[in-house]
Amino acid sequence: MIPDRTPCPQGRFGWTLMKRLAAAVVILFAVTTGTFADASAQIAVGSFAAVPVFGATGLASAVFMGGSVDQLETVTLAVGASGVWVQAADGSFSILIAGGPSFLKDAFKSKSPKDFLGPTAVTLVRTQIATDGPKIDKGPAPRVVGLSPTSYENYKAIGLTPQILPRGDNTIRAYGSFTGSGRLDLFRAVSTYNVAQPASSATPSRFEFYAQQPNGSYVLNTAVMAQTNGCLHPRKAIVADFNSDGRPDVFVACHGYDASPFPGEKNKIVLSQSNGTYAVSDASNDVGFFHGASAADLNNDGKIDVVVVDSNDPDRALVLLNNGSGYFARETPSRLPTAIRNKGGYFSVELIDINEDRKLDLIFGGHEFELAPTTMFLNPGNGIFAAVDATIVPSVANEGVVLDFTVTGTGATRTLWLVRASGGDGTFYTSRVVQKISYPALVSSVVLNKRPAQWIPWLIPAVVNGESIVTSDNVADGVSIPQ
Ligand SMILES: [Ca+2]
Ligand SMILES: [Ca+2]
Ligand SMILES: [Ca+2]
Repeated sequence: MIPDRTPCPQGRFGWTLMKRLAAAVVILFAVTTGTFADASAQIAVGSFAAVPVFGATGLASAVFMGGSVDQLETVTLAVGASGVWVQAADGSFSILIAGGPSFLKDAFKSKSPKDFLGPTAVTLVRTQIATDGPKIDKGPAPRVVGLSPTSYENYKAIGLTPQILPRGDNTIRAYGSFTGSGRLDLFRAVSTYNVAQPASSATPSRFEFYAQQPNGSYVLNTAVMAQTNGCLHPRKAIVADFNSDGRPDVFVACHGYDASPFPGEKNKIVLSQSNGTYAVSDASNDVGFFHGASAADLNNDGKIDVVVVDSNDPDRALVLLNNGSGYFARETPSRLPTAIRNKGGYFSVELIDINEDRKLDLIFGGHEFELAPTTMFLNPGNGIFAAVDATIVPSVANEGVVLDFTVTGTGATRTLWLVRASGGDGTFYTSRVVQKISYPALVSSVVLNKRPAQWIPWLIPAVVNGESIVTSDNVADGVSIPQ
């Protein structure tokens, strides 16, 4: 069967992002502000009541004595701050980026009073404005990380917290110290074609690296690789050292033109070169609707392999064995579960040790409403899953598109988290849902359910302000759920 198409994300940046940015950063800072009822006669409007004192985290509480947004911006800059949080009448918070572009100020004015009529409590943020987007204090810098042997760990066990990502479409993203700085640089793959136009006119995606700066912002880096044409439609980027040189590489799962007849395409590999740069090439000769991928050394030869899902293939998933130099070939016979052969539309996969026996397990998701129940397969010990029985994960009615998996906790608190979008009720990708499932009891609850809402592609565990949460590594998504 041909599965329904999966929409490519477009137009995610802009006003919506700014609103979410404001909401999300409030979570990070737990700012407390309010409006005072009485005014001081001694201090002029358009100034602060006292010189703000900034704490170690770069924040300062202050009282703005009333005036215009422009005056607030002026005095914010005058005290060396780059932004100022203000609470609107409806209780929500907005940040004014001092000295930022006018569209940011317009967004602020749309939410906050154009003129502050009396003394108003605000919170100042003293950080830098990045050249490619607003920068706010994010707390401690990400720790310097090495490479793990699985792509799951190279995304979700690297100390990542919600990031202010560069402008544009960041849906397909991955992290690693690509520039060798020891910081978490960003790789992203950006689709450029319009699925409303014929496949013959579709243009390739753009692969690009962003170097993380000491202040946490990301700056386009063309030294390690010029912006490069990638596949037509990238859908997941995963990181591991595929050529065993100690530096992170990126495997990009690509599904091709996203409309009937869903012709598929080849995956791409972005490999570290001996001169310190990166180069893009085909990962293998295989062509498919490769919507999901996960990496680990599956045949235990020391070379990191990849499991990909391909809804066009009768097997639904295949192993691509690495020859050691970052080129792959399909494993036959397959070690993957026969239980999903000729089943429905599977589009997501992850290799995670779900049951904590130090053996990687497999979990597949996709369109639950198209004969693809979310299913895990526990590693029998030898890494051969072919005959392993399926364990079905509880479904969520009308939220049948399963996009990503994360596990947290240990022992009695072991928990599986799924991020979902709408599907099965006539809608498709019009909601944002997070499901929490205990392991091994598989008791399910829906802990986030917004509709209509922009779907989110990825979910990570993180520690923010000392609290363990599941969240998105894109701060603009504004997701924070206690573990
Ligand atoms: Ca490498
Ligand atoms: Ca291998
Ligand atoms: Ca296991």
